Amino acid sequence: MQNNTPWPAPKVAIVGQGAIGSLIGFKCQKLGYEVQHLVRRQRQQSYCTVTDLAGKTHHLTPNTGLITQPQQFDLLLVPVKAYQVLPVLRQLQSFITPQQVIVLLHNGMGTTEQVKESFPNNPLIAATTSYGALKPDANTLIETGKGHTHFGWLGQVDTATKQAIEPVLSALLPPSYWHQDINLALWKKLAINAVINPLSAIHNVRNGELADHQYQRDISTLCDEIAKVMTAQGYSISSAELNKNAQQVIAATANNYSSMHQDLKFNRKSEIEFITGYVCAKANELNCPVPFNQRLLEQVTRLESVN
Ligand code: KPL
Repeated sequence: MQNNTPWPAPKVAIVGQGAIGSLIGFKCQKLGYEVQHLVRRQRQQSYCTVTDLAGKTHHLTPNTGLITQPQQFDLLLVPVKAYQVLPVLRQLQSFITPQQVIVLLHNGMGTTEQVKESFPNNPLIAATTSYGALKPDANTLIETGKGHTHFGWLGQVDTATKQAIEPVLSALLPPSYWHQDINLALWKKLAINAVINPLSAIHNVRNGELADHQYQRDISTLCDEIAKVMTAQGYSISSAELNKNAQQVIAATANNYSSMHQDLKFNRKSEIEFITGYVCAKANELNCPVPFNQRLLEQVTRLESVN
């Protein structure tokens, strides 16, 4: 494994070993980056078998370290559930210095404001990716889909930091796009999740079943409401474009169960508050009614509480 970057690559720390975090860890190793996964508990056997998109199997031993005792790092990737972002960063607070760059990568929106407030001196990046990965058990990772990745700095950052960090991140899950305003990309992904996740969870179906005629009215209503909120926010977008994006993801992930479906099935907390909840909160601020999103928010919240 070689370092393909023209300068000493920054030391990378990845919070957790979820599917996307593990995929990024695997890519870091392939690129020759120095990388550690920060975990709550050290397991005895931390080997991992990775099946890549070409079906090739790789065996690796991820470098793990306790989140309470991280090794030195320059770049902190936080690919965890939206509601875990602030708690894990607070846990790491005493190890975080103002030079370290923090990258947030999760479904939903609303965490960046909180992180900016708690870490006002750190360069922050928000990211979203459509790469797919599955982790059927702790030692197995399957790369299920090549996607694309969008990044954006949240606030002003000096050129040296940009030059050191952007190529490192761009190489991980290519093609990568850097945005002046990442919020439009985040809203577009939010719209996809606000359509697929609650509907698949409530109706207990795989993503692909949402292509069925019976769901099209609900999908159109959700897209109409979200397009109105986005437009009121200054992101001029049509309901038809959001609908087209959602239908593409429904087709591309037809056999998958959405993360929210799985969260409810396995009695885990879902990200509804950061997906549909964020749409409703912004709609409320902007005086822009979203009754169907509101109904789905209540339905999923109720399903979560009976679990
Ligand atoms: O991000 C997803 C999720 O399940 O959370 C989608 C894009 C809907 C794929 O399942």
